[in-house]
Amino acid sequence: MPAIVLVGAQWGDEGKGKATDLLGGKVDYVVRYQGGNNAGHTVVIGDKSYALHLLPSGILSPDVVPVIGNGVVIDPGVLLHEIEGLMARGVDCSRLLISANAHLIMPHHRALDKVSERYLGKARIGTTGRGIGPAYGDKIARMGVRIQDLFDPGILQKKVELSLREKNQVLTKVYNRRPMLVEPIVEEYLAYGERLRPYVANTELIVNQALDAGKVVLLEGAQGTLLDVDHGTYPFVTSSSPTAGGACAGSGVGPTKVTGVIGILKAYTTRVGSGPFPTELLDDMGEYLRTTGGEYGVTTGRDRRCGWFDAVIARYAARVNGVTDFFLTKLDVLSGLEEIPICVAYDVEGVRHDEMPSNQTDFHHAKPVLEILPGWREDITGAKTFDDLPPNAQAYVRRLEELSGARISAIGVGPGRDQTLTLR
Ligand code: 2SA
Ligand code: GDP
Ligand code: MG
Repeated sequence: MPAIVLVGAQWGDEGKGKATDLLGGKVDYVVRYQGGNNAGHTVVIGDKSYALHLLPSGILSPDVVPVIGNGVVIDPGVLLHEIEGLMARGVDCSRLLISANAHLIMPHHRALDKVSERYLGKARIGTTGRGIGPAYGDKIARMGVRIQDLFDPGILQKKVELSLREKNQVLTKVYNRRPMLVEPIVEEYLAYGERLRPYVANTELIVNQALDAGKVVLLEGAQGTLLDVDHGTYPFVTSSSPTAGGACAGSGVGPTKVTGVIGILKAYTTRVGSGPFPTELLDDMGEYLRTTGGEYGVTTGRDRRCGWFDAVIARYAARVNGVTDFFLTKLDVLSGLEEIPICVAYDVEGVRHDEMPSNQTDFHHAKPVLEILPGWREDITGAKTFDDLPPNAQAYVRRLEELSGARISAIGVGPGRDQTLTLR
């Protein structure tokens, strides 16, 4: 019966893909509940690496039913390309289920995302340019196109017409771009519909029936807590709800079914795109973490901004998600450092903040209050148990746990499936 939520505790890229894949051996369904192909989830199995964008990470476990939930925005061309790419590598995608209620990313959404970012100049969000914001905008404005509309040419035609009537005004009058034409879009999307038809289902019903039958369902989030449109560093956020609350809305599973929330927490912090980042390192150490941790966008290839671990953020994530367990990832990346600073609180214009300030300007001005912990020299990538870790690495994990507001029940010491220590 239980549903378990897996959520990013920072600004995304904490290693959710690896954690989901790992849990794939213990769950029956994996449901992606928000975001779109802005996400990049990496799973390393043996000598093979898979970069997933729209497909749930459970696709790589043969006994799991992977589901794209109603809360996801789908670029159908990208999804088909991803399915074909995986099938060419021998991954069976036939079990995939796609919610008929999921919304579609349309060509005008991609165009508007890119052009609006260009016009924002220095104030840009630093989006992935995949059309995410405009697609969710249409959903909330009640003029979105859904997967089920692909199977009704009349409705699809009307919806594209309606959407373009407004979007073409914006594209031509505000952004000085050429208008987009209805017919080619309708034709293109009807063809996608035919190819996606075998996967489309009433996933909200199927997942709940599975829960009633005693199956275990993992609700997989993309991005992270601080990119949440409500709880993140607004406006430098994505346009969906990665936090645990979003898991219910984006899958159709009621909150009484959720028995656990796993927060994925990196042993340091990264962020892609614009916006405040109190522990950011703009020096050689930032570059060191980027190269050692391989911190480059899985979708766009952009450099990720890097900084020290921030316990204020971890506590905030524990709170807004109701985290029951943290999985700490990439501890191995810190091996070899003499000392490792961690942020325990913020100093905002001389005032100490132990908790996340609710005022955005305060967060912009937050300076980290650092505590310095001793590092370790040993390579830990082969560690199999917590006791195999050097004492200083153990102390680092214990201190993070003390500060973060929930227990740490797994530790990543490398990208591979077998490079995870379980604590409980
Ligand atoms: P968008 O495209 O509208 O969702 O962008 C809004 C903000 O959300 C951030 N965002 C992300 N942050 C971290 N990782 C993401 N996925 C990719 C990855 C990112 C990439 O796994 O590496 O390849 O660049 C992701 N997706 C969205 C984005 O940077 C904006 O700050
Ligand atoms: P996601 O978006 O949260 O799924 O994370 P990404 O895939 O964007 O980025 C996480 C990166 O870290 C990927 O390249 C993973 O293979 C890698 N990774 C995950 N866990 C670990 C770990 O414990 N150690 C190391 N060195 N790499 C890890
Ligand atoms: Mg990622």
